[in-house]
Amino acid sequence: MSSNEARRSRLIPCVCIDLVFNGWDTIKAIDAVAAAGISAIEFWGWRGRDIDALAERARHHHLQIAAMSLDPAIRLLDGDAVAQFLESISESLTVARQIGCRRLVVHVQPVPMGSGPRRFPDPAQDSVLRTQRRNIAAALKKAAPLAEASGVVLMLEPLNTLVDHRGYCLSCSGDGAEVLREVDSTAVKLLFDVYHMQISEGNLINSITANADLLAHLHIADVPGRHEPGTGEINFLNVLTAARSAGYDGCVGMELIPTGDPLAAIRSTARMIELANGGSAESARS
Ligand SMILES: [Mn+2]
Repeated sequence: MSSNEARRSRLIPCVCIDLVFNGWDTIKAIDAVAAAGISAIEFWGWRGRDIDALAERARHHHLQIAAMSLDPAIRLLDGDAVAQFLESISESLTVARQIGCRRLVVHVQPVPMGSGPRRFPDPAQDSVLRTQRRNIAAALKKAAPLAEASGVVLMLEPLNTLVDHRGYCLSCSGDGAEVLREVDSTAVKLLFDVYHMQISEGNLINSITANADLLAHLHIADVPGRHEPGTGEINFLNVLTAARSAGYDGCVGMELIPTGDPLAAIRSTARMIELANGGSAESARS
């Protein structure tokens, strides 16, 4: 690695324990991440789980808790639930501070499940979508100072509607970016989920590069199937190298369903991320 290379940004492999280790005991999942030599974890909702035991186990292994989800998600589309949203934000920020988590994933409505039509902006629906996005931006603007005071970044995550989240109102990275430019806060950024955006819009490298200033986190899984990189159609090495070249310096969260042994899936994915960092396959194995 040249000294020039060493000064460049660095991608940090991270594992979403809830999806990768679906059905596992949380503590055993955290132990498995540490055994794979990976230094960051993330998870979904915090409510109803033993958050202190989770944090204690992460500390034991010196693992960073990179992100968790706002819990509960509140429907922000109609502009009538801002008080509930701020309550959910402050409650989740308290938990984030308690466990040393610096990022909260924010969905703008309870996440619907199931396949459905694409939801590209449609002229007939244009004014409805504009109003919804204005309402989302207004709610996030009110939440921004709370996040800032806690040293936590709120991350807006667009999701695909075609395969997984029928009818979710933010399905493209550009929609998310438009809302975030309106919010205009360093405490409210974009979570670019490469799996979701490949299904929604493709054009991954252009979209990541165009919004590099807004990126706070990446999620990865291949398409189709949401499995580990190498099982589908995405060239992750090129996508991640481009993200890094565009200045992205942060976690790459494996939010994926392993085709087989989860440990093998996270190890091979971590090696690919190391290659995108400019390491050799050999050094990535050590
Ligand atoms: Mn995601």
